[in-house]
This record gives sequence, structure tokens and C-alpha cells, in this order.
Amino acid sequence: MYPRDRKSNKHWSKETKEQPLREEKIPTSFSKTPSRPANTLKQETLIFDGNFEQMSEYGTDTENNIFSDENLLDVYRQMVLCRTLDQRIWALNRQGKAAIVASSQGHEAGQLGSISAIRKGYDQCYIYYRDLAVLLGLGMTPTEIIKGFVAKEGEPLSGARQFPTHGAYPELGIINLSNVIATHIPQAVGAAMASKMKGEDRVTIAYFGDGASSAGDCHEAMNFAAIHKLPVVFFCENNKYAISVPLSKQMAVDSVASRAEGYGMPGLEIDGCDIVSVYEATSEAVSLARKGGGPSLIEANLERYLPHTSDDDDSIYRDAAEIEEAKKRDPLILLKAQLIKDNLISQSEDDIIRDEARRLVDEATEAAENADYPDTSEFDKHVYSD
Ligand SMILES: Cc1ncc(C[n+]2csc(CCOP(=O)(O)OP(=O)(O)O)c2C)c(N)n1
Ligand SMILES: [Mg+2]
Repeated sequence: MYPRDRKSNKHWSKETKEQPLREEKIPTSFSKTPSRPANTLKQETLIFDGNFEQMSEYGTDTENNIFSDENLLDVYRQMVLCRTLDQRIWALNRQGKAAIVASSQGHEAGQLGSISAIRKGYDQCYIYYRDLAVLLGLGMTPTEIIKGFVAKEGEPLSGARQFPTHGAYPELGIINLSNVIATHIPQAVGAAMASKMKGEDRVTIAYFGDGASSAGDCHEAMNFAAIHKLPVVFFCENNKYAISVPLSKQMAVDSVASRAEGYGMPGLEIDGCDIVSVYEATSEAVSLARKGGGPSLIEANLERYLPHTSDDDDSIYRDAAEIEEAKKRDPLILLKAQLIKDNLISQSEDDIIRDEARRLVDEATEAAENADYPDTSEFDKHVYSD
């Protein structure tokens, strides 16, 4: 088993306090005790008695225990594949073949760590434009993804009609309807409300950036979700920039997670480059939501290594030295170092993993580039109800 290490989790901690209008107490922090191995979820309904420790009692309810050696290696493979695919898509943009790219480089641990904690294909992910690793981790193939960037027939999210990575893949629980910032957060809350009304134990995760967290839609969604104790996890990928606007220019508090208390839900600030911390935090939030304990807000602090999109020039507003410093936290380097330290991988095995990723991405590129463009006679298919 992979050693559990929560040292990098920085908890937003406040004492439990009485909520005057509610019978039960709302936790305002996750417990600091290490969570249990996977599959230890108790079957009875969670009734929160205000004891934070109780959250960890429920551990994670997924079958993807990230702490098994095999799963951790698999997640590393996915991380390498995602980085390789992201680099390729960026190159396709520079070759004039892909219209626009919002790179996920630096966000991989946040995205893969969080989806490792859900029931894939059952839970729903309302993602945003930078969530390449969520798409891959939930089961989209590199060919399907590249087809979206080069607008080719067979792209499953929107039939290549939309902005790349946008559309929906209901079988995989992927919804990405618009890149108008934060508009999907109330939609995710609505989906969570539908699950609750139907009596399902489905959890919805809403992914969004630090900039989106300052949008009105985000506040309304969180407030509503907390009032109705909806099964939703708000997952903020805080890369400290909204295009060129640094965090200090779009919020007056230090942490996005600290806002959770104002809505009446747990908030947790974590190291979003440390996949184990991300997995543990998300597992606890997902367990809480699934058992009727309501929403949580997770703030994953991570890095954006490239400009906002392929249309942006970050040299105007960001020092190269800052980016170099950020690269010391590269989630791929951190996880590889841990795997080597734990004797789970050697340098030559890492080379094999990288070669394999390149081969998969080469094949996917070729398949996507050789595919036809969509038939224009079907141009308005799916635009309305058909
Ligand atoms: C409502 C709205 N306002 C402005 C924009 C333009 N816009 C696109 S991305 C972006 C920044 C979002 O930053 P953040 O939420 O931190 O996500 P990141 O790109 O950093 O991952 C903005 C302002 C938009 N798409 N929608
Ligand atoms: Mg940002």
C-alpha cells in the first residue's frame, strides 16, 4: 500500500458551531486524521452529528483506491499521457491545425486525483476548458480528444461543432456546455438537486478556476447548494491567474476555501500538485455528499505553466522566473520522485512509460488528422432536440 501522507494538506480549520436554523451541525473543516483505505464505506445513512472525525470514518467509497501500488502507477501513466497529449495539441495549434488550446500543464494532479475519488461513469463532472486530464481519466481516448481540436468527424462531445473539449458525453459523466465563466456551476448544482429529488446517490463535481470563483454565478450556486444540502463538490483549480489578472486583484481574502464558512459548508485548501492530498480530500468530500451531508468546497493550489490559452502572451504580465519557480512543483516530477523513492518505478521504466505515451499520442494524432470533417448536410443535427 502507498504510504498515506497528509503533510501537504493545509486545513481550513474552524471549530464546529451551532447553525441556528438547522437541526444538525455543519462541519466547517475536514478531519485531520488520515482517511481509511478504499471500500470501507459504511452502508447506513450518514447523519452528521457535528463530529469532524466522522467524515474520515466514511473514508472513500470508490473502487479506485489510489494508494495501491498498481493504481498509483496507473495514475502516473495517465499523468504522463495527459502531459504528452497536451504538448501535442499545443504543437498542433502552432502548426495552424488546432484552433485554440487552454493547456492543462500543471493541473494534472488536481484533475486526476479528484476523479480517482468518484464513481466513474455514475457521478457527474461539470468541467471547464482546462480539464484535459478529467476527460482522459474518465475514459475519452486521445483520438476522440484530438478530433475535437482539429474539428473532425467522430468527436463525441459535440460532433466537432463546439469549442474544443466542449459538449457532453453523458455515458462518461462529462458535461462542459459553455466557456462563459462559472455558468456551469449553478447547472452542476441543479444536476445535484435532480439527483437528490430522484433519491439517487449520485455526486456531482463542479470544476472551475480561481477567476470563476469570483463570479456571481459561483456564489449563488454555493449558497443554494448549502441551503439544500445538495450532493455536490465544488473543486476550484487555483492557478493564481485569471488570464492576466493575479489572485490579489480579484479577491481580498487569501484563500477561496475560506469562503466556504460563509455558505455553511466545509472548505479545504490543499496542495493541488500532490495527487495523494487531492485524492484524500476529494474522497472525503464525495463521501460526505453521497451520504446526504451536503456540499464542500475544495481549493486545489496548483500551477499554470503556459499562457492562459494559445492566443495569450503571458510574458506581458508574468515573469519567466516565476514560472521556473512554479515548475519545481510540477506534479509529474513530484509523483515520479515519490514512486522512485518507494521503489515502485525505475528510470528505465519511466522511459518506457513516456515512450508508450508518445506512441499513443502519435497514433491518435494520425487517426484524428486522417479523419474526415463532419458532413455539412448534418450541420444542424443536435442543435435542437434531435
Ligand atoms: C463571464 C465571462 N467573463 C469573462 C470571460 C473571459 N475569460 C475567459 S477565461 C477567463 C479567466 C478565467 O480564469 P480562471 O477561472 O482562474 O480559470 P483558469 O483559466 O485560470 O484556469 C476569463 C476572464 C468569460 N469567458 N466569461
Ligand atoms: Mg486561474
